[in-house]
Amino acid sequence: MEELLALEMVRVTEAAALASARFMGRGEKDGADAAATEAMRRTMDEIEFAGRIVIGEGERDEAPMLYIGETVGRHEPDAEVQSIDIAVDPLEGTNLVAHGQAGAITVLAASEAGGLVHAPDTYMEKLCVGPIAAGKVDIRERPSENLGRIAEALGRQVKDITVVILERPRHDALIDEVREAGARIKLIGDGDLSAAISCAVSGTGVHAVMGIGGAPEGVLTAAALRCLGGEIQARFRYRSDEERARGARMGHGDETRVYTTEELASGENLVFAATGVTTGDLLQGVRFFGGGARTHSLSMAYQTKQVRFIDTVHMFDRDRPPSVRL
Ligand code: VTB
Repeated sequence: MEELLALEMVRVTEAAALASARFMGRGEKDGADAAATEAMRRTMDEIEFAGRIVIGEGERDEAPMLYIGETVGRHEPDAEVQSIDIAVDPLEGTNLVAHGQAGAITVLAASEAGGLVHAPDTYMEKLCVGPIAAGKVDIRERPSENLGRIAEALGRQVKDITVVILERPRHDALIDEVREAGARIKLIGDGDLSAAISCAVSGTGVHAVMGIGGAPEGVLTAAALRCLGGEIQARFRYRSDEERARGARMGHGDETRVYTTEELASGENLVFAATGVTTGDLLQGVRFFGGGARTHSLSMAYQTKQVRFIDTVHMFDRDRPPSVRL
């Protein structure tokens, strides 16, 4: 399942990136998101598999495209096909694209049925680190304590560690504490998922993600970090009784429970694909030229232990193909 899907799923994130990248800087975040979502839906239906969306664009009653529970993929009604759970974030960083800022990606994860947690569209407190600091941190400890542990694991001083934090008023105290501890901070406007992947890839210059972001993106983060050997620890953070009740109905009523990487993405078979829309720490954005475009993607599979960076030239026009460059 993994080998086949890992490559097929990149076509899906590539299509979403190509569609949404046209919206760069146009100030239309909803248009960018809709373009990515439509392209993902269309491309998934060209692939032979029986998929079911477990993390998507919303609930069935809101009827968005790629709603939770929607079936995707093309197969004969009576064909014997393995059913696959799909988690998508068609465009992580809709605002980034709308404003032409760095770090927007399109994302998809897949596993055998039941391998990805069904998370409500609420918040989650997250602590993400790469493979070297994995197993050494504890989200229940103070950020300063975790920074010390990350620094020790990496053989550095705390002042040589860079933490990514979403720039939000809810993180004021966290930012103060990280500054007090002496670490460097990269404040981002959006996109804690791509930041978390970057922490698990050396050379990106970032070492941890801390703070509160979206819960569905936390599950996608877990799928990516399992493939890379990194770690996410997370706790649900509800803003109202309504959210708390919704979380509880999905089995996540305990706000003190710390979810591990393996709990969020427990699949034995896991596939993760992402394509850059605007250039970031990890992936280049879509580059258009006469008659084509070039995309940069990450495709990973857990069992097959493969991480691929995929550089694709897309030719839009067979009659006048672009000249392909190295
Ligand atoms: C966003 C987004 C993140 O969390 O900020 C969101 O940028 C929730 O935070 O990438 P706000 O409601 O304050 O914007 C993420 O989507 C993912 O965790």
